[in-house]
Amino acid sequence: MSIHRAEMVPGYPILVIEHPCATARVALQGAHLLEWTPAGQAPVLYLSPTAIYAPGKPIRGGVPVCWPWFGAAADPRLPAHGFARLHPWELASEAEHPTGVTLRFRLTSSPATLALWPHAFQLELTMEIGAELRLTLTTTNLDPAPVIISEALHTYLTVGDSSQISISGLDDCAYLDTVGARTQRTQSGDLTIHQEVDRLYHSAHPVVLVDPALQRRLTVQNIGSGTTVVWNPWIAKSLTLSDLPPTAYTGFVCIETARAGSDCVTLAPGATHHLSAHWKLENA
Ligand code: TA6
Repeated sequence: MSIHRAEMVPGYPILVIEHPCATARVALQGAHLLEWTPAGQAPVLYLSPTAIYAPGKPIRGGVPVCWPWFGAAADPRLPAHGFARLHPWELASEAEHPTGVTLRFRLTSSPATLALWPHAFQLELTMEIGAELRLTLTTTNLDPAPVIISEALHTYLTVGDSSQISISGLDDCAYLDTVGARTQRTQSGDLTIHQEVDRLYHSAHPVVLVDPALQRRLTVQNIGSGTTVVWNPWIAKSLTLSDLPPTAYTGFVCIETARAGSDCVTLAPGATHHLSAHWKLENA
């Protein structure tokens, strides 16, 4: 079997996937994909070397699951990006096939979650890990009342040099620029990174990350998402993040598949919503 259990640090359970098509590691806290490396490729996801692995603390890197809200909560006592990434999930199923492995994780409402967010829910994350990657976050509203959620697969992507990359597919898209005064703008041409970037693009289009230094292109397709978030902290913001080395901003960019801002999801009682992203690498 290509899947076995280990510990990232003592007492911090992870799954290690070693399949002919790809290797990966997943923390059970947050059903957090830490690493995905297709066979013959450099790692695709960025994971901070100074990330914190402790119960209830977010992990800097990989694919944090932001749910049931994206960004800061209305109540400042509540954690940014929701609580799903801070709680242990259960491994509901695992399967191995010739092209990879499929893992399904589940988080169900509990007294601990109800204290943070007073709604009954079931949340599942399905990971299809192989030469390509597909994550699907499925929310089911178990409450007798409608709920409103925002969410994101907050994906940290490794790049050779963030100042040399370009991101296409967002041309002419409106976006909310949250660096400094929050301002609505429109993207002109490909997106490049030469300063702090923290933008919510109103877009469901596929995007392509072109990385000349690593000589590869990564296509990201989004399903069930109307928002693509692009973030790089650049120099000054990086110095405020204790779980990120000061120059790490040169080695990653976040391209996040989201429902955020004005793009929230309203779920009727018993309804289900899927947010999915599919990553495919090509040599450039
Ligand atoms: O997705 C962009 C963002 O909302 C940034 O504003 C920055 O806060 C980033 O997420 C990281 O958030 P975190 O809570 O993981 O430090």
